Amino acid sequence: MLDATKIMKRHPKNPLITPDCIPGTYAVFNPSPVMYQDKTILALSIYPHDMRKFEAGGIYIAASDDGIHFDIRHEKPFIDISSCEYPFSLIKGIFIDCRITKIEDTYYILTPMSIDGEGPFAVMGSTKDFETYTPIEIVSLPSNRGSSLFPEKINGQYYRLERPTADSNHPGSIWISSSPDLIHWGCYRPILQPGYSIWNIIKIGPTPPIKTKDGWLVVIHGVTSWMHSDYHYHIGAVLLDLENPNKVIGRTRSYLLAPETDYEINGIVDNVCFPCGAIGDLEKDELRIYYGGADKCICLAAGALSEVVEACKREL
Ligand code: BMA
Repeated sequence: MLDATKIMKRHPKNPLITPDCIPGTYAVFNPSPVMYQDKTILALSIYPHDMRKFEAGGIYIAASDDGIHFDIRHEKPFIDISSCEYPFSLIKGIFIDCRITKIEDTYYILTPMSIDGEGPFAVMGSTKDFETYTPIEIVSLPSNRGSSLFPEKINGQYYRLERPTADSNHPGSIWISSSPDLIHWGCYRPILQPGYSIWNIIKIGPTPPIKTKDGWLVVIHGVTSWMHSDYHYHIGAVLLDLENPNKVIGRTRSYLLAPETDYEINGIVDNVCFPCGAIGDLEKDELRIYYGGADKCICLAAGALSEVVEACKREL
């Protein structure tokens, strides 16, 4: 019997990146991973020691040839909209938790941002080289987290996943929507509510889908509260129908990763494994999940992609 909790193996060099690696940094966490040429790119979420210095935190780029040792471009944040025109001129804050999807030759980056404390909403920007970031449009209303684009059109439309709300009155469900042009979105549908398993009682949130022959594989986070204590963040996976992504055709009943190691249990926010994406390699049959440990460091767990897909299919 396939045990989903045993598929992903933590890398022995974990945590791969810690605040010590970057001067002036309090936390480096929740990376968004993507392949660029032959390199693994991580868009890191960084909090500076001095939280008043917005320009010193945010999304930074790290690049690696082997997916383990990273060169961190810590001189300046990658997403810098401080000199951009309206409406981006209204946006302030330290940006974290972006999600990146490559569509044709462009990398689209969806980042939660706020205006005067109102947010988060999704801002879509793009890059072709991870040197220059260009904001494109605000593509959601508040509250919206985890906006994640599919890597290609399905039946002529672009699709995205997101987590529109999560408070005491609303469950934190995953929704899907579609668009003809990536800017104008509609046909909103909830596709998955939290609470289908003990590791996701409170809320769930998506990352960019990975195409497999069996369906769109989506690595998700799921939050639970053990005995009314603090939140615990887990990682699981969901499978969506290739032709009709509104349809959930599989999901892991058990988590893939739970906070178990010291670097996941003890940090700035304890008991957190938080993904903003994963890299699927169909040829190598490998899924690499880069994730934040306890809101403080960057970790990697890898396992057979086919086994994660199988776990989704078996456990629905
Ligand atoms: C979520 C987000 C993440 C964070 C997690 C645990 O709501 O804010 O950035 O990693 O909480 O603190």
